[in-house]
Formats: sequence, C-alpha cells, structure tokens
Amino acid sequence: METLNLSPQVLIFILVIIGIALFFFIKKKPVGKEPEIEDKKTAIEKIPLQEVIPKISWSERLSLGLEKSRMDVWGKIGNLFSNGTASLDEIEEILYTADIPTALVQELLSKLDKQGKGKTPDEIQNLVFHFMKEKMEPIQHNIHKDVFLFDDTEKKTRVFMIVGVNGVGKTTTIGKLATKLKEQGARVLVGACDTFRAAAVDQLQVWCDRAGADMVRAKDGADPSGVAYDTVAKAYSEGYDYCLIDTAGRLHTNQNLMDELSKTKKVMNKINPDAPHEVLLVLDAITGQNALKQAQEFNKALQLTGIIFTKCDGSSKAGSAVGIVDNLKVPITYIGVGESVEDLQLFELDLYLKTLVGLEFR
Ligand SMILES: Nc1nc2c(ncn2[C@@H]2O[C@H](COP(=O)(O)OP(=O)(O)O)[C@@H](O)[C@H]2O)c(=O)[nH]1
Ligand SMILES: [Mg+2]
Repeated sequence: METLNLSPQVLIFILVIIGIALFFFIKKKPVGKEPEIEDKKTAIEKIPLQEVIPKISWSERLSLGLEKSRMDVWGKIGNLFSNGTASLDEIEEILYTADIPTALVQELLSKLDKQGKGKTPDEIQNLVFHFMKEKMEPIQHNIHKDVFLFDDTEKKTRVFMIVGVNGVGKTTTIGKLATKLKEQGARVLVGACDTFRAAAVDQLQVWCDRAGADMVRAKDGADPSGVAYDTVAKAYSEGYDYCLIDTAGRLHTNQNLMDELSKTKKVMNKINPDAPHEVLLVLDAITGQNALKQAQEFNKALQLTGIIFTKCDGSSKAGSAVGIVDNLKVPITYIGVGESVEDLQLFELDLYLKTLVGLEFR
C-alpha cells in the first residue's frame, strides 16, 4: 500500500479541522448533563413535603375557611348599611340565611339602627364584632384551657368523650387531636367505641397508627360502654396523659341511643369521679339552626363541657356559632376549617370574630 505523502501544512490543517469538530461534538453532548438532572431530582425528592408546599399560618387557614361566611354575610354588613345600598329588612334577610336566631337578629338590627347611622363601613363592622363578642365572651370564659394544653409536669390522665350525630367529624377530630397531642409529647390512648361499624374502627386505627397513639378496639358489635370502661381503666393504670373516647353517631331524637351514651359516660365515672373531664359535642357548621336543637338534646343527656365546631369551611353559616353559644351556654373549644390536622385549632374568640367580620386583615 502506498503511503500518503502529505505536506506539514496540510497535516496541520487536517488536525485543526479535527480539533474544531471535536470541540463542537463535546459541546453539543456534554457528558455531565444527565447526572446533573438526576442529582436535582433526588435532591427535590429528599426535601420534606412541607418545604416544597409553603406552609400557611393558622390565621390564613382560618381566613380561607371563613371566607364564604365573611363574603356572603358578615363582611358586607358595613358596606351595605353605611352607603344605604341595603335596607334593614335586606340585612335581616341576609342574617336569616346565615341561620342566626330571630332574637339575635332583631337585637343586632336594633343596634345598627340606633348606633350605626352615619358611621363608616369599618365602624359598623366593629359594632357587629362587639355585638357578637358580648354574646359569646361570658360563656367562652368557662373553657378549661389548661386541660387542652399538654403540660408534662402534671402527671394526670385526662379523659375526653366525643359525641355527635353521624358524619359531623367525630372520628376525624379525634385523629387530629391525637396527632396534635402526640406532637406535644403526650401519651395518648384512644377508645374505639363506635362498635356498630367495623369501618369506623378501621378509620380510627389508621389515624392512631399515623399519630403513634395507642388504641383499644373490641370485636364488632361489642358493648360500647364496655370498650369505654376498658379504655379509661387502661389509661389510668398505665398513666396515659390523654384518653380520647370515640362514640357512634346518633340522632339526638333517638332516646335509646341517647340513654346508651349516658350509660357510657357513667361507666367512665366509676373508674374515676373526674372522668370524663370533657364531654365534647361535635357540630357541623353547615347544620346551622338545627345544630342548636341537636346541642340541646346532647346537653340534656350528657351535660356538655364544650363544642367542637367543624366544617366551618363548607358553608356561609359559620357565624351560627354565636346563636349556639348564646343559647346553650356551652363554649366552643375547637374549630375545624378543613380535613387536615392543621385545620383544627383551639377556638380563640377575638381571632374568630375579627376574621368572620373581616377586621383581621385590613
Ligand atoms: N371540609 C371539612 N371536612 C371535615 C372537617 N372535619 C371533618 N371533615 C370530614 O367529614 C367527614 C366525616 O368525618 P368523620 O370523622 O368520619 O365523622 P363522624 O361520623 O362524626 O365520625 C370526613 O370526610 C372528614 O374528613 C372540617 O372541618 N372541614
Ligand atoms: Mg366516626
């Protein structure tokens, strides 16, 4: 084979061409690129979810939850009344759609009539705020706040019995409470006394497993009072900080089932005269006026110590709390504005009312 006889200039020229071609080839297909994407992906996967999705504060959650009630009812009274867009009759209509009892509506209208004329929208919103606060504050004052805040220096077992009609959020609320108390370092025992439905016990088990709380469960159809007894006895003998008793939902009009609930309360009392420390009725805000009827019957049977007001995010009736507290003389202890654990918080009157009437974020 004859060898190629190239001059040095041609050889240099060819080498330069090869060099340029190689440069562009490497630039177009960089070797390090793929691992770089992979690294970013795994890094993002390693970030805890809450850092990717910005956490919203409780006041923002509450504001979102009460948005409908604020937009449709409480937040607009000032504007409507101040510039004369609506007559007192029209404001009365709006308040009735929000399920406010007649006597309270009339009292508020008379106050607006006497003190609201010539006032700015903000001044009227303030007037509404103070009207509601006066109604609720003396009762809200009775909350046993220290019972709800875990203090690990106090070696005490606290028993909460949770009651209410079907679907109001009893089991979910217990799950949220168990999670919150565990996060504070408390030892929590849950009693699954809704023995009518296996699914209800399983639902509670999922919450307890997630929260790291212990649970007492019996066979389907077991006597709910027996399960309550066993749970409270275990809670005291093993020194749990909190004992949360879930119960089956029932209609307040069903006397037999209401009697059964009284019996469940009594058996806990046999173990310790202080138990249950709290009997909490879960009320769904959507129920509006009918919630008052339910609350009256449960109160008669069980002498309620507090109300857990759930699903305030689901309707424009969150303001019905004022009528319930004023009539029943039982305070609201917790408020729920959604399905996640963070959506349940201890009820703070001023924050709730200011958010409801729209004074908080101005
Ligand atoms: N939107 C909303 N849903 C809630 C709230 N509390 C509970 N729920 C939902 O209400 C439904 C019924 O709750 P559950 O705890 O099973 O009711 P129970 O029958 O009283 O035990 C579930 O889907 C919950 O997620 C709340 O504050 N807001
Ligand atoms: Mg349930």
